[in-house]
Amino acid sequence: MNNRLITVSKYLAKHLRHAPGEIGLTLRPGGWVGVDDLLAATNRHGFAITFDELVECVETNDKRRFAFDVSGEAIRANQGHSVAVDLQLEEREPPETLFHGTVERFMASILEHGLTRGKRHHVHLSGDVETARKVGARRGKPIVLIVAAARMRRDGRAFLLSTNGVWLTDAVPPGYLSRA
Ligand code: HQG
Repeated sequence: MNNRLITVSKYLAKHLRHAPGEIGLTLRPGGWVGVDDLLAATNRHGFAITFDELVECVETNDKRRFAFDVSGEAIRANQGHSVAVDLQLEEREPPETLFHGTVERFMASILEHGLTRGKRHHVHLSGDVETARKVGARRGKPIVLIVAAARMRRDGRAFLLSTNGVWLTDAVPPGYLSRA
């Protein structure tokens, strides 16, 4: 992604995940906003995005953070929200293990409380070690935790899979965690 598209992606992430109201938008069920409404809102608030830029941002985004609906008339962030939204994802059977990338300074708290969702809607888990390592590396030297996902599921905990392949769950108690 070039610099302009990274800026556009960050702007979209902010307003489609965290602060739609700041530019006068309301997320519909599923997290959707009308493409025309979004473009008009960005225009009104001094950060005009063109339709072509929006399409390029959706298509080339390194983590597929955004998606158009089947009609192409609405757009949403695939995950990562902090505003209340029902993404209308179906529960999925997780694989035996999932992974979470973090850093040493959070470990004492994680071992005591487990993984908690903080400001976001869910705890985010990765299907592979490499992705988890990258998520952790955003904050420093990465530590990868192994999550006993199938055991959590057997114990009645729900998992959702976002459209861009991120596993979501409400919380991971310490008993399901080990260090990779
Ligand atoms: C840590 C990015 C203390 C957790 C990424 C993490 C991901 C705790 C941080 C997505 C804790 C939360 C999400 C506890 C968890 N005590 N610290 N009990 N439980 N933590 O950013 O998972 O680029 O909200 O380990 O790639 O890092 O935005 O979550 O370090 O997919 O699309 O608290 O965000 O994607 O940080 O990242 P975050 P995350 P995007």
